[in-house]
Amino acid sequence: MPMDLQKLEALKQEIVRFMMTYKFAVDELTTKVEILKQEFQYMHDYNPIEHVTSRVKSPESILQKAVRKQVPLTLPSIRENIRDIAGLRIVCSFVSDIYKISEMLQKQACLSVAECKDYIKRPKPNGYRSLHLIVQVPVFMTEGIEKVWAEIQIRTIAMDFWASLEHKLNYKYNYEIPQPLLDELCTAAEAVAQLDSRMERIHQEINNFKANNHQTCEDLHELRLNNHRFHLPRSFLNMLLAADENS
Ligand code: 0O2
Repeated sequence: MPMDLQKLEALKQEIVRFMMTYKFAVDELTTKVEILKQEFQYMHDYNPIEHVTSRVKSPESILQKAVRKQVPLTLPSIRENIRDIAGLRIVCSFVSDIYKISEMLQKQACLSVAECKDYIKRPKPNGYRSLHLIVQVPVFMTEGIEKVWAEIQIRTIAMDFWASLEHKLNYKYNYEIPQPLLDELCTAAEAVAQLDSRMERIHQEINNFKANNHQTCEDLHELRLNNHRFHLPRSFLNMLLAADENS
């Protein structure tokens, strides 16, 4: 094989491996979040996560961002400086869920959270709201562990609705949205924040109601796992209670 072709082949392999690490990081994160979701559902009897999406930035989009941020165009430099090549988006029902999920993720021993950008407490000037965690995920490769940067965006359904519309408009207008539309978007972002706080208040009311109504005996005989209900025979519970008393 001519030298140039050999070099090209080696470079291609390096790029494929580079991209693969981000795919694996996304897979790892998706599994972690799925486990948190199921545990949360069991402990709190409701599902805080509406849906989760993920993506690995395309090579074209990585290059555009590297040029925009004046990052040297080498793989090590891109790996270190572009930290949202692997991305996970968690869409929640309520703002309080965003912080609960963020806290749970920050407690995960194998995830190191390097940065938390709170665009909910400090929205961007255009009205963008979301919580971003910049994390390092250990990925187990044949040649050892690689720590891969990833961005986790956590937002409510309403914030997500706004962000995807704004994203579409930016695409349509090539990042030069006319001023009247920008103003409309800003007003809509305010309405989103108001809606989220009203929904939060209603949610708190429901929680208070639940807390004041004690668990029924029937609940104690039911086990829920991944939305499946299992019946725990009374004799089994009695046996465990007896064993506990004797120990
Ligand atoms: P894409 O196409 O979604 O991947 P920084 O150096 O921290 O200032 P960075 O890395 O751009 O710059 O961080 P930032 O501002 O937290 O944005 C990271 C990602 O958040 C963006 O990635 C978007 O996905 C999302 N985001 C940030 N601001 C906005 C916004 O105003 N509107 C919408 N719709 N999304 C936003 P990319 O690479 O820009 O885009």
